[in-house]
Amino acid sequence: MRIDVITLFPELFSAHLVHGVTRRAFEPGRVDVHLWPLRDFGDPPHARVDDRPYGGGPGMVLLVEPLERALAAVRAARAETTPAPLVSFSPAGTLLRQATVARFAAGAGAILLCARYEGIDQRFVDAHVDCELSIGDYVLSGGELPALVLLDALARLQPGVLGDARSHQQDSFSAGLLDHPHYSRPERLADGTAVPEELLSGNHAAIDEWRRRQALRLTAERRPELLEAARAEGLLAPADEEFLASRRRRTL
Ligand code: 4FV
Repeated sequence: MRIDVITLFPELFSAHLVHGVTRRAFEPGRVDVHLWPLRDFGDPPHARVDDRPYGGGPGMVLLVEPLERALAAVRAARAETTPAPLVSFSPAGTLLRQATVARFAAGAGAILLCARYEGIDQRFVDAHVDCELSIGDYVLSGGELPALVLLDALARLQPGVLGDARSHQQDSFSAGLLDHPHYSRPERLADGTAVPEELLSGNHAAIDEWRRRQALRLTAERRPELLEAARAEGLLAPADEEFLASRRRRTL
């Protein structure tokens, strides 16, 4: 898969691509990340890439022409028959979800455009952007962190990146639910707090059931809308519904 990133700060990516479990994904031949410094496509003589907003007001706006030059160079380098989607990031975008990540992870790649300042001239967005994503309802100083969020999330789904593929199969959201709690050594803390005995039983059916019920409980408590979505997608088994009903009865 090939991912091209158009950014004013390529150096923000370098470190992330070589550290942590995801570094394996960015080895040559897996997720090939190409960084394109937008400044290289700025308007001469001073490589200008932004200017004041028409209508006045604070801040600066990224200019159309430098972006179109950068995009043309990326598309020429990719030389694809099927053009890869151009993705930009802004609070006005569609909220990034695991299902979206999974779609990108299974695809042929993408071009990620990292805005800065107040954002991008809307004419460029209207003419060229295929997908606008948001990572949450807050304002960042640039699109680099959202691009890194997407890169990290899709890297984890690349075969062989996580030591055990079950890791992402059991992830939060992969089964439509939040993940169950996790415990490790020691069995009992100095303050006496112990690991749930179900996890020490060695009975994998009982362990799986405990974990499923914990995921259901946590999702019902923290993200009930996810439970509705999982129910609508047929991801809840009769035993799940029985457990949720018994919980509701108990809380009545
Ligand atoms: C953002 C977000 C975000 C807005 C102006 C970059 C900044 C600046 N992107 N999810 N939240 N972007 O705040 O995706 O150009």
